[in-house]
Amino acid sequence: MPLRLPKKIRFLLEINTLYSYIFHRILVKIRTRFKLPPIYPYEDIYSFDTETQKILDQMKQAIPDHERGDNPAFNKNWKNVFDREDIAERVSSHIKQIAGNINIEATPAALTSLKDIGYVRLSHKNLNPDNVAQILHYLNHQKVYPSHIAHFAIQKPMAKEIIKKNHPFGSYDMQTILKAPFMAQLLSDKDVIGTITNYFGCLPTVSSINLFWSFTSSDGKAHGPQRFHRDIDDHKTCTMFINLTDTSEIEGAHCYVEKTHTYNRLKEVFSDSLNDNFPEDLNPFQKRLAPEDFFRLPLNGYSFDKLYDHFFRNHMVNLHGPAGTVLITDNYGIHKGMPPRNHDRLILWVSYALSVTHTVSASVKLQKRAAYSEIKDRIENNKINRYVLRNVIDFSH
Ligand SMILES: O=C(O)CCC(=O)C(=O)O
Ligand SMILES: [Fe+2]
Repeated sequence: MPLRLPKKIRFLLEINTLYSYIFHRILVKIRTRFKLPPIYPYEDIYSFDTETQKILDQMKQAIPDHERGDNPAFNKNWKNVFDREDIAERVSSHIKQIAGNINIEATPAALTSLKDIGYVRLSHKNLNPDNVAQILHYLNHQKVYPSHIAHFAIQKPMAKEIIKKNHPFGSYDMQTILKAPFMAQLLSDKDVIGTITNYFGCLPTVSSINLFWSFTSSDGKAHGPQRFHRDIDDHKTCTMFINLTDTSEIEGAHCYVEKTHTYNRLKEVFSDSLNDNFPEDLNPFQKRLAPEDFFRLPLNGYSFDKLYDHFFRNHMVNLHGPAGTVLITDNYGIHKGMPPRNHDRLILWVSYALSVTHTVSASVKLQKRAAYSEIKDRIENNKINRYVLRNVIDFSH
């Protein structure tokens, strides 16, 4: 729907803190267009063990390319939320049939919380201070890419202290992350995989892992994903977040808008009467908003912070805790990271999807996976791990 001029201006003003983020993404696209080699270690294609490849071949037969996230024809521009949810059920039942009805237990309360409100705190998985200290010690010797995700870097990685002078974010590449203490164990945790398997109705695929710093800034401005948005990656998605620095209610928390992850849940918290005093200039559509409209906002829902505040103020939670706190969210629900004020914030994410590979959907070269031989003491080479972790661990090396 076309925006009228005053709305266009409002929109441009609303996204002013996103300009540098958007400009950065354009530079990434230009690099890719001109086939410039990536800054990060990469692979041209991922090869898999025979058993996993067989599963993938069967998935290719059963699920059309535009519904399967491992190829460039994958279509994330679903018509509407109903379409997304229908396709999700279809794809997940195919994967369940093909990859096996693998019986892994979920923590029932965790599953209920994910379904009902869109997130769960997995306190029994929290890392202890000694675990966190070992990870931070290891990272002290690793280089940091000047971007929010290593595969969007357009300059070489350097020491963190140098990167933080000019960039709001700094990240580590996948191999560096995988070799960090406890990472392999966390990624293959049966409880976590079981909870997500039950949430999706089929085995998940780890679509990306990322470990990144958000640096303190004197202006306190929110950059990129520090503004509310949805992650539009696949028909079903979840992310495990582990903060590796302390966060509080007012700094560094992960903010989540409860019950915005599915149509039915959003309907529960939606109140039509709020349309009555909703400022016209905040409404991108020429009509009163209905629950389904919150799933079709442009720009992945970025720049509508005031609109969310109007309709969902009472459902915004700031999820925080000491370093090591583990959280799983359905990251299709509206969320953002809160900028740190007093100390830099380090957070790990492990993203789960039905079939998407993050670098494929971002149209950049695949990040090089960690060789299994380098982490084999910490992770079992079994059928589930080989399938679920195929985009992050190369089990043939
Ligand atoms: O930093 C966070 O807590 C969230 C990051 C995020 O939502 C994103 O990168 O898409
Ligand atoms: Fe996000």
